Amino acid sequence: MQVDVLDNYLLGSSANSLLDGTGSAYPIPFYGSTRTTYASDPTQDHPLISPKRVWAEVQTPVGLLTFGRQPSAWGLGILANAGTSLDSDYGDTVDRLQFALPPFGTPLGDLVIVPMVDFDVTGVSHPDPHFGPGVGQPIDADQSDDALTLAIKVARLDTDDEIRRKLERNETSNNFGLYYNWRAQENTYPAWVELGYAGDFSNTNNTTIGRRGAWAHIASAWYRHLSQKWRIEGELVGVYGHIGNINLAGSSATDPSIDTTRLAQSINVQQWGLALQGEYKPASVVSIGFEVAAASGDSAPGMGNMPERLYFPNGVGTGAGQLPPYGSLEGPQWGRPGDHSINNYRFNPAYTPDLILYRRILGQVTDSWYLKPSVRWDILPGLTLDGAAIYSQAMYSQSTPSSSSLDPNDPNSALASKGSAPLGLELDGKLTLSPGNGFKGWGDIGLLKPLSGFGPGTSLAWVFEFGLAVTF
Ligand SMILES: [Ca+2]
Ligand SMILES: [Ca+2]
Ligand SMILES: [Ca+2]
Repeated sequence: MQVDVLDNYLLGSSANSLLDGTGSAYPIPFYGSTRTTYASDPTQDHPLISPKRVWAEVQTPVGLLTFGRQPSAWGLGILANAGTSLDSDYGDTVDRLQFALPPFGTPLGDLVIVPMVDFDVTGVSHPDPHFGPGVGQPIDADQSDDALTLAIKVARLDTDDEIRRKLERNETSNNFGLYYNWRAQENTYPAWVELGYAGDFSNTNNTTIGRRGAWAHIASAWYRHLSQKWRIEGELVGVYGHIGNINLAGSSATDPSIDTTRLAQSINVQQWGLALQGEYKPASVVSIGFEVAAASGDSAPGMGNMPERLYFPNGVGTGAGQLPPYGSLEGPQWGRPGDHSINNYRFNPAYTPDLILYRRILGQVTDSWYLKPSVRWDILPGLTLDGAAIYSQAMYSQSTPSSSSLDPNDPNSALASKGSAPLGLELDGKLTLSPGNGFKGWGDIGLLKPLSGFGPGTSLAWVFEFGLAVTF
């Protein structure tokens, strides 16, 4: 079970109406202050206590049964990532039923086969018909709007104990596996997605059932080699799919630059991503790392991490609410004349190779490749220094802010300048203190030099942050 308590609450948030209220003599009372938490606090965007995952693992005579709302993880985490690191804000939680069969011997070693079903979307549901909302369990109103994933993992895996014993004997551990997903959804009800039980399905505006007609094959191959001095680990992901009707939702009530009412059309999805990490330990206190990673791109304007983002120059004017022109940082990757594809692969947002460019500016690794040499030095027991340099470049320079359209107010306007692909050079450092009693403290510092892909007029970006945590 995982329950988040005061997760991602800002220090100094949760105002107190007794002391911080509008009628208070001082904006910040000098005579006392307290943070108060109460239900439906309008200054918070998520609840105080949030049960996030509840699942069970049961050992049966024929294998390990796992069921419930649970984390999903695989390989290096560029596809499925549980987000379990101490400072992780993202991570995949799935409603899953899985059954791990006992390992069986093959010429490749002992293989584990794990079939699973993920209930991705159940769609429109009705409250208990006998007693109404809040009593009993709602029922799934329609089968055709369900989205389901059928998946299987086939893997050769050493346990932590096996790895330790092998490395002590100066042997190597070679693990690998394949994770395959078949995911499909036939229909969707936009009013349900937008409004839930408040959706009025008798209103003709909302009754439209959307034919989604979506399916995808998603596969990831993973390999890891471990020895006393080396770790080599890689993951390769491919997505091949089709969306019969891409755009069915309504416009955003909170952000006018997000509007999703454009004409429906069918879209092909062909994406790939890969990450390869190497780590070498020349001495017991030093390790040298190297990472190369790439995510496929799409030549449409914008990087494609926010595909719902449209063109809104100052919120009004010609072209407002249209597809963004070349030179935009974000935008849909489909919809321009002849563009019926979404080909940019997006790394799982919980996979964070840096501090600034991908993590805070772009949001995810997409439409780019990067090289990342790194070094780790265990200065003293419990004190570690990490350093990394990351050079990144776009796959399509047309996706970067440095490209431009002939007419930015015409969503169909042709490319004026292809722009430039280099995105940034970033230096990141981290000092971690972990005295071994469950406490961990760290400080991060990052510097980003934006390169020509961001166009002229950029300046050095920097971040400094620290964290304090106790695990128990
Ligand atoms: Ca359903
Ligand atoms: Ca496209
Ligand atoms: Ca693009």
